[in-house]
Amino acid sequence: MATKKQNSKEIVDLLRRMWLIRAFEEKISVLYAERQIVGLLHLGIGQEAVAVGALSLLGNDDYVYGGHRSHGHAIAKGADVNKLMAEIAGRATGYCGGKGGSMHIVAKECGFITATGVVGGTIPLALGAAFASKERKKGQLAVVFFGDGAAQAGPFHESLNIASLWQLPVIFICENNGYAEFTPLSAHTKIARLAQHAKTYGIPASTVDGNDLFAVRDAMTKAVEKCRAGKGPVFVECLTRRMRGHYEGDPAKYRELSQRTEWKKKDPIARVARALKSKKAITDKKLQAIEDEARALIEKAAEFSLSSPWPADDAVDQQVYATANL
Ligand SMILES: Cc1ncc(C[n+]2csc(CCOP(=O)(O)OP(=O)(O)O)c2C)c(N)n1
Repeated sequence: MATKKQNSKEIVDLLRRMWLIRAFEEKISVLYAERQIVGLLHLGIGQEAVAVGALSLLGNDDYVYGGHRSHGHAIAKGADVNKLMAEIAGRATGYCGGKGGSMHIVAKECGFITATGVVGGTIPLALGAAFASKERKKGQLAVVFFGDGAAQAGPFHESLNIASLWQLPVIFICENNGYAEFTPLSAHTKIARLAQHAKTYGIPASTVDGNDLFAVRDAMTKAVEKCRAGKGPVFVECLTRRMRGHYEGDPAKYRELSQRTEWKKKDPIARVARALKSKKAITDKKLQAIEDEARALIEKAAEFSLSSPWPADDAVDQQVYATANL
C-alpha cells in the first residue's frame, strides 16, 4: 500500500511513467514484427513497477546501470524516448548514433551510464561509479539492475564481496522474474531467495513484490537513505514476471498458458490504477487520458525515429572505444 508520504499526485506521475514505458515497448514490439526494427529485443513488459519504483527516488547525479532488458530502466531514469527509440531503430539521431541498439543504451545526461548484452556485465561497472561517488563525498550513489540468471555469474559474487568490504554506495536490484532465458529458477539454483546471497556477504537485503510499485518504493526509500548516509551497499530482490517471451519472437513454449493468464492479473500498471481508484483519487476517464497521452508521445517518437537518417558510412569507426568520464 501507499505510504502517507506518497500523495495521489505523486502516484499519478509514477503511473504516467509506467505507461510511457509500456507504450514504448508495445510500440517497438509492433515495429519489430513489421521488420522496421531489427536485432534482438528483450522487453520488460510486466516489470515496470521495478524500474519506476526504484528510480523515481534518484537524481540525475546518481548513476544507473542496466542489462539486456533495460528500456524501462532508461525511461524511468529520464531518458528521452525519441533518442531511445531512434537508437533501437539504428538511426543516427539515437543515443549512440544508432550503433549501440537495444542492449547498449547510454543516456549520460540523465545518469543512465550503460546497459549491456553481457549478462551480469554491468554489476562490477556499477562498483566503479559507487567508488567514485564515495571518494567525492557528495552523497551520490549507483544502482544496478540485473536478473536472476545474472546472480549465478562469477562477477555478481565478486562484486557483492567487494561492495561489502569497501562499503560502497551501491544498490543492487535483482529483478527475479523466475526465468533465465528459457530456464526456470529452480533449474539454475538451489537458492530460492536471491537476497540470501547478499546476506552471506554481509549486505542488508530484502525481497519484495516487484509488481507492487509501493513495495518497491518503500524498500528503495530505505536503501537510498542508507546508501546516502555512507552505510554501504543494499540489495533489493524484486519478485516479478515478464509478460512476454525472453525475446520478441520467442514462442515461450516453456511457460504454461495458465501461468501467463495468472501473471496478467498481477499487471503492475493495473494495480496502481486500482489503488488510486480505491482511494477515489482518479476517474476512469483520467486513467484513459494517461494511457492515451503516453501512446501519443510514443507515436511521435516512432515518427521521429523512422524518419531519421541512418548513420553515415564514415561513422563506422567512431565511438568504438570510450572512457567513462563520470
Ligand atoms: C555472459 C553471458 N552469458 C550468457 C548470455 C546469454 N543470455 C542472454 S540473456 C540470458 C538470461 C539472463 O537471465 P536473467 O539474468 O534472469 O535476465 P532476464 O532475461 O530474465 O531479464 C542469457 C543466459 C549472455 N548474453 N551473456
